[in-house]
Amino acid sequence: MAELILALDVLDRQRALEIARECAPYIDAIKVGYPLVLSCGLSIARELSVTRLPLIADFKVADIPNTNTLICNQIFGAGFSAVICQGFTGMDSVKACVTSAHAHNGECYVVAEMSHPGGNEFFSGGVAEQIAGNAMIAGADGIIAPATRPDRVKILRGFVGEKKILSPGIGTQGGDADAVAALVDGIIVGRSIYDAPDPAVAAKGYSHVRHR
Ligand code: NUP
Repeated sequence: MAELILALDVLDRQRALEIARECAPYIDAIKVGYPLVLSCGLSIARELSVTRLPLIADFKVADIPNTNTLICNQIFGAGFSAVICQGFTGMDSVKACVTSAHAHNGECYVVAEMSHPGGNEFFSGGVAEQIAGNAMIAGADGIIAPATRPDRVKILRGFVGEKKILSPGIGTQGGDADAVAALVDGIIVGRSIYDAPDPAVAAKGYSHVRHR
């Protein structure tokens, strides 16, 4: 059983709220990234809270510890319940995000390997494994691993044990929801839902992964 997480990468506030409301019955969380926040502002988090769903801030935070703390405090202050950070910045930077998250009763996920074709150019040769291992030492709640490479997800599972793996790359990027849902704790789906003729129908179409 995996959670279904909607990646809400639309730019229009009304459309974002409409899609969120319509899809809410079929999803477990909403992931918001730079596209929507840069377009509508951080206040979109409070507006999305009408769905009563957890909100994940996908800002792939990747700075020095002090700046990471400042960024994460803003994110959680705005009403998000989880943050995604990069792990290549090192243990101290990841720990800063984890500390901020946990101080706000939130969660922190660390990108271990990215889902796009270029995603294993640098996250290769054991780097992703090291990032995943460090994320666990830093106290992170889980990692982000690529639905486009289920074989890599299986390997990275060995480094995170019972902690969560959230996996983007389903649908438009080529990943298969059913194959990946069995391996992870949450699948992240964006365009295949929000660009569908009826996003709610598309979300419902993926929601069977929630009951496996
Ligand atoms: O490795 C990653 N791949 C990825 O696609 C890490 C991510 N955070 N994402 C995000 O997941 C990406 O920014 C987008 O918000 C979502 C996938 O969207 P889609 O390909 O389903 O439209």
